[in-house]
Amino acid sequence: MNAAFDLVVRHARIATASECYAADIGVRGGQIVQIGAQLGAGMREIDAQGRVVTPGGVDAHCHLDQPMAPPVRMADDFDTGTRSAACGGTTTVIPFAAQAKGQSLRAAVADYHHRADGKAHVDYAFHLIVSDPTPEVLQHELPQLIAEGYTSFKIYMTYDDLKLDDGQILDVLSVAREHGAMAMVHAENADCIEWLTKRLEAAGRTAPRFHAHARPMLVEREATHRAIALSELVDVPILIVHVSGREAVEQIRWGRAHGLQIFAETCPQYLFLTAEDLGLDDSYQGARCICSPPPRDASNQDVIWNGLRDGLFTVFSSDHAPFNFDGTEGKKPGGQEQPFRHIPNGIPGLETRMPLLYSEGVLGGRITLEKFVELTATNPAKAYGLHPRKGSISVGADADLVIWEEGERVIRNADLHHAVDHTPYEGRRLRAWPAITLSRGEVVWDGQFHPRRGQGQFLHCQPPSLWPRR
Ligand code: DUC
Ligand code: ZN
Ligand code: ZN
Repeated sequence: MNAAFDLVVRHARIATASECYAADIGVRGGQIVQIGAQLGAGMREIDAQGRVVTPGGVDAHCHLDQPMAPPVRMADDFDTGTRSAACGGTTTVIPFAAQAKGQSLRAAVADYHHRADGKAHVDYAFHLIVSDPTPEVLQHELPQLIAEGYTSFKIYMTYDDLKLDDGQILDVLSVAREHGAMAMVHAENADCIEWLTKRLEAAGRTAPRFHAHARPMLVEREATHRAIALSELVDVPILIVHVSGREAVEQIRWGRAHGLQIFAETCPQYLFLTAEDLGLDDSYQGARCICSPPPRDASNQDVIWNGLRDGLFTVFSSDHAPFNFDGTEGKKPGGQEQPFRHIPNGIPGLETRMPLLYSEGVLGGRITLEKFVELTATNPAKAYGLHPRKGSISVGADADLVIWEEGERVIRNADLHHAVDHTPYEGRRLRAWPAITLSRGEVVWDGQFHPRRGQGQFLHCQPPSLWPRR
C-alpha cells in the first residue's frame, strides 16, 4: 500500500485552545503533517469515532527523582513518572534540575540528565531550581544555561535548603529579565512558617493536620505580594506557582490591575482537597495530603475554579511530588511517624491531573473545552518555550494527542502507573479518561501501557512566548 501517512486519526473532534472542529489528522515522522476532511490512507489508522481529541498534556510542574536528604527519596523516577504521565494523557513533563546550596548549576543539570537518560517514555524538558545564586551562577552559569535551552527556573521563598532572600531574588530576576527566561516563584513567607511551627511544637501540636495551621493563607498572601513587588522593581514577568486560594489570588489580581505581568499556576489539590484531608484528628493518615501550600476549604476551591474560568490562571500543573506513605523513604522518614515539620511535602498527581480537570471542569460545566486545552497544554508550552511543537494540534507540531473517552470510572491507586503507594483521590468518580495517548505518533496508552523507555526526548526550550520579546 502506498500510504500518504504513517498514521491517520480519523473523525476526530479536535479541540484546541481557540476552537473545536471535526477533521482527520495525518501524521508522518511523528509530526502532524495534514489536518482536514477525508485524508488519504495511513499505514495505521485510528478511528476516533467523533471523540474529543486534545493536544497531549504538558505538565509543567512535577518532581521526578529529585535528590532529597536521606532517608527520604522520591518514589518516581523518569521511568515510572513518565509512564504514569502517558497513561493520564500527559506527553511532556517538565521536572526540576535542583541546585543544592554549594553546588554549581551545571553539576545539578548534569546529574539530572544522568537520572533521566534512557528512561523516559514521553518527552521532557528541565526547569532549573536556583538555590545558590553566586556571582558565578548569576554572571555565567545561568545565562549560558538559558541560552542552551533551560529557559525557566524556580526560586523559593521558603524551605531552608532552597530559599532565597529578597536581594538574591532581585539578582536572579534581573538575569531572567536580561536573558528572557521565565522565573517561577514558590511564594510562602519562611519566617512566619518557622515562627508558627515552633509555637505549634511547643504546644505539642505536631500531628499532620497542623501543617496547614503553620502555613495559613496569610503567609502565601504576604510572599505573593512581595514577589509581585520584586518583579515590578526589576520589571520582569514572573509566574507564581501552586496558588492555593483567595488571598494569593487577590494579590495576583491586584498586580494585573496595576499593569504587571504576573502569571499564575494552580494544581488539582486546590480544587479537590481541603485542609480536612490532612486530618480531623491527630491520625497520621493525613500525612498523605501534606503539600505546600496546603489545601484550603470549599470556598477557596470556588475561588480557584473562578480563576481557571476567567483567565487568572495561566497553567494547570500537578506539582506531582511522589512520596510513599509506608516504608522508610516517604511520609514516614526512617519508618517512624514524624512531627509535621519532618514529613516530606508533596502528593502524586501526574496521571490524574488531566482526567480530573476534564471530568469536573469540562464535563462538570465549569470551563470550556478550549480553556481545558489552554490550561493543560497550550499555555504551559508557551510559558516554557515549547510551543507550537508541543501543546497544539497544528501542522508541524509533534503528534502528541489524547483521544478522550467519556464514561464513569473510579480512581483506584491499584490502577495507576506511578510507583507511589497511594493517591489522595482514591475512590473519586471521574466522567472521562484518556482512551488513547499518542506520543510523537506512537501509541503509549490505549487502556494498556505501551512502554517506550528511552524514546522520550530531551527538549531544549525557547524563551517564553506568553509575552512579546523585547
Ligand atoms: N510543595 C512544593 O513546593 N514542592 C513539592 C511539593 C510541595 O508540596
Ligand atoms: Zn513549590
Ligand atoms: Zn513543586
